[in-house]
Amino acid sequence: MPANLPPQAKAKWKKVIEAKTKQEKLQALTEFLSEVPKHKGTEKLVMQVRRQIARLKEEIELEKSRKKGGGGTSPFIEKEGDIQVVLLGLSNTGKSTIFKAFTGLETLCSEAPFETTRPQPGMFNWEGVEIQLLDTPSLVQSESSSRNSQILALAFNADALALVVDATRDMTSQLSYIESMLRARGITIREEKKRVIIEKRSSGGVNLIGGRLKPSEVANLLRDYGIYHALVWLTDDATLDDIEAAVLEMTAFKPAIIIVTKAEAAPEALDEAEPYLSKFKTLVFDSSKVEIVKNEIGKYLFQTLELIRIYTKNPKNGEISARPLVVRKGARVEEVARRIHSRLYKDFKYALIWNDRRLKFSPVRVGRDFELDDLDVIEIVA
Ligand SMILES: Nc1nc2c(ncn2[C@@H]2O[C@H](COP(=O)(O)OP(=O)(O)OP(=O)(O)O)[C@@H](O)[C@H]2O)c(=O)[nH]1
Ligand SMILES: [Mg+2]
Repeated sequence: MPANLPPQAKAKWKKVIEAKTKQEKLQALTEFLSEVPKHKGTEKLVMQVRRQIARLKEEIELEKSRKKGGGGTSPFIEKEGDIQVVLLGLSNTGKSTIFKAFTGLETLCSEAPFETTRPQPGMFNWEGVEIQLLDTPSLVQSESSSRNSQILALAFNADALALVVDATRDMTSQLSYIESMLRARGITIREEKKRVIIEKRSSGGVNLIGGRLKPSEVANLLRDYGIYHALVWLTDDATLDDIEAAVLEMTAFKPAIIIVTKAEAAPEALDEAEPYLSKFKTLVFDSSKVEIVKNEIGKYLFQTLELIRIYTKNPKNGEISARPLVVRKGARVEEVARRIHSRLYKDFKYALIWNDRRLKFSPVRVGRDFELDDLDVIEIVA
């Protein structure tokens, strides 16, 4: 059922979009909620807004405690590298064992449950891509645990999740429990087929790709919600209601991998949990498969997050960078120029691209709009 919000509510939503700080956003969401009529069609929206309000309150509290200096238990961990993945699971499932095997860092892992008491970051590399892995304290099976909400805050911040399940215990119930906790926090690990994707832009007005809706109607609707510039992808059956739902969407999708441990001790478990596992990328971990599993995870994340690796060539000595820049698929030369140095972006003349896999001749000379591809080598001339 559509939300069909009254103009007052739409106006308040604009404030939500414009909010610059968490405090402002909290205030704006609270005001928005008070303008939303409560009926069947707005049930989901109201729930999502309440959840986001709760989450913001938590985050504001956490930041306060961190600023006070006593925030030794603050769960926020600076992102480093190209992809951040958070290990999630119930106690004793093997998260720290995996963490240690992947990153080489020392950490407590043994048969004692709840040994990990605070999140710990480590790194591993997949074909040039730096992946930051976070070991976390185990989730507990209790609805109102502040421990859980700190762990889930890490998950919300991450690029992807690795759900660790122990094959010697019921895997389906471990997974459905983790998934329900994530969902209560506004995180979904199932990619739904979307009828509408809205990508906000800073200029250019509203442009539609696909669909059968009138551009002016879509632009009017978006304007009501304070969106003036956007690229909007539509399926043929997308309606204005779908667009409104997409504008108000607050559930974050995180790609998730399932890692099964102790499978050698429970030969039937994989078959039993098959209906659940088959919906996700599932890997079986043991100490003899560390490199294989690491490689599979790296490849899967790189593809799922739609990334590409760009190597830069130093114009002075012709040296190619040892580490690639990792950017989103579809990135153009100018984005890479900006990432390297603002001067290269400002004084950009042209770029040279080498890539024998996709170009007939290398290098080709290109402009700032040229779309890059995986394993391109680029030299920017300013
Ligand atoms: N047989 C077997 N044991 C494993 C495997 N993975 C982990 N373990 C064992 O499971 C126990 C728990 O592992 P941890 O890595 O400490 O688990 P955790 O999820 O970090 O648990 P806590 O942080 O203590 O809640 C350890 O004794 C590990 O050696 C596996 O694939 N097979
Ligand atoms: Mg642990």
